[in-house]
Amino acid sequence: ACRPDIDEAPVFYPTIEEFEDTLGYIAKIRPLAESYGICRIVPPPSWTPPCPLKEKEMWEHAKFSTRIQQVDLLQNREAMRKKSRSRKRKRKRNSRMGARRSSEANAATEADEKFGFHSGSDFTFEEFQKHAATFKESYFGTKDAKEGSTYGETKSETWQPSVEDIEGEYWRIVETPTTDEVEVYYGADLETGVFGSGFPKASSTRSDLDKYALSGWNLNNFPRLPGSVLCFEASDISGVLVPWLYVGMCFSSFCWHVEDHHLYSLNYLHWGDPKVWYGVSGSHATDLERTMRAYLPDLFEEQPDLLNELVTQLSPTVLKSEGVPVHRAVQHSGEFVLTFPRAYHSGFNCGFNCAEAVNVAPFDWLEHGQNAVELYSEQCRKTSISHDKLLLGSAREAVQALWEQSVLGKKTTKNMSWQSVCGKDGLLTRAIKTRVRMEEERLDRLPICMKLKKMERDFDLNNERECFSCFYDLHLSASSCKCSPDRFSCLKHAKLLCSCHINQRYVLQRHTINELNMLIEALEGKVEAIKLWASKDHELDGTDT
Ligand code: 2HG
Repeated sequence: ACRPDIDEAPVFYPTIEEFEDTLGYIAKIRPLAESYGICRIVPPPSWTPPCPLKEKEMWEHAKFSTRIQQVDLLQNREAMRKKSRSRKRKRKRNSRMGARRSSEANAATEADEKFGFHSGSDFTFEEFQKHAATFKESYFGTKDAKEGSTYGETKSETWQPSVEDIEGEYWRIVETPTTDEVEVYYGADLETGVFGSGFPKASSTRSDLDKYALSGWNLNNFPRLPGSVLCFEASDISGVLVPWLYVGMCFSSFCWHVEDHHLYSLNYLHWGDPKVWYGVSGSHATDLERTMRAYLPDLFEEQPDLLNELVTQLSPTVLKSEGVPVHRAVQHSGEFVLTFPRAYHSGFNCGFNCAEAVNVAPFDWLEHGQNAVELYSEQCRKTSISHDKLLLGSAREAVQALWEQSVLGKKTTKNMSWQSVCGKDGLLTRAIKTRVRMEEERLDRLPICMKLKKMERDFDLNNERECFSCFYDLHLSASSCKCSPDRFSCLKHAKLLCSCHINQRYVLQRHTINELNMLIEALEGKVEAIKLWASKDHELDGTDT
């Protein structure tokens, strides 16, 4: 009775040839899939990567941390009395400037306990598999069926609940306010950089595995494939550029959320029981947010950023009844699920399984990423990556490629076609134009007599530079004052920085508006601008201060 009646998200079956070009394939299915928010991609049957996590040594000895999820509290719980400082999910932004202690970021707080998530014990895969099997068998009464257990006596020893049985039971637990406690473990957000990835790495001894080690679908390669602007982020941000692992058991859940910076994500199920997904298109993101607020007003009143905490579930039936289109996908072992920019997604696991996920940023993401950082600034939310660094990095590389082609007459040596994102209406040109117009408007609002200075090239190389007020990233420009030269604001919050006289204050610019306009003309294909930019690139990059 609780099983939601939800339409399926689309499923794609790439041919071997189509499967060779990962981002090309994603671009091909986008017009068919993006409006569903999520889609399932089934690799060709011949694509069967071996999983190093299943090797005896790893399986029996490698320990991973888990959290405990109280499934019956994911939607219905009393609001807490005191303000929450909870951190349910290890935040990706914690890793922005290099290594961070994950244990610190993952530490359960008192608030966590009240919210139904706290840290569980460590497990090996072998131990977790046993625990998961015992739980599922006793829950569904497939073994040792006790009188009164949910699916008791009538079921035979070999009976297995179907995905639909599990889904119905899951939503009964989540939606019934007075149901019994159901506690499960989830080995979530495990850093593959520390624990190891489920995909093969290139090795000198097993060249037969190179096909998988080098594949664009190997999630270790995926974020920085040619055509993803994440190529221009040098640091290995865990969870964004380095995949995370998810070791699941029956009912372990991922609650409604969008990806950091509204990035795309790709999730691969290495093995085990299915993962059930629900997705909402990015074009309905604010409708989902409004519906969640309307249904869970107490939780939101207390914690306005509840959706960023990834701890709250809401039945797809409710969303559907409120006119928010939701689609469902059942991901089986060996299959991918792709989520599009700003697509809310949630779901749960049907039993012991292991998945791996990471982000990617093709050029069509740039406009979504720009919207994301403007939204983050309004919400005073920290960023995980420097959007402007990705944008300028791409533009610089594009002009370099255009210069080599149009001036040197070189055939493109780059393994991506920069031409396709440049030109008057190219995705990269458009993204840069939008950003430069924004920058111009913000500069225009500052007092005319405010001094402009060249930003040092390495301004944000070793330090994260963010607005003291809204945390906006300061890669492109920053405002400061002689009174506190190590304190910076974005252009929008320059007035709040201090109360010193205007002649004490200044703006640091990586590029002047004239230089940025030249960059736009170069991207549009004007040869003079391409030459000028290419010849000046080193100095424009801020070597002379
Ligand atoms: C995410 O949404 C992951 O971050 C899904 O792709 C998480 O598998 C999960 O639990």
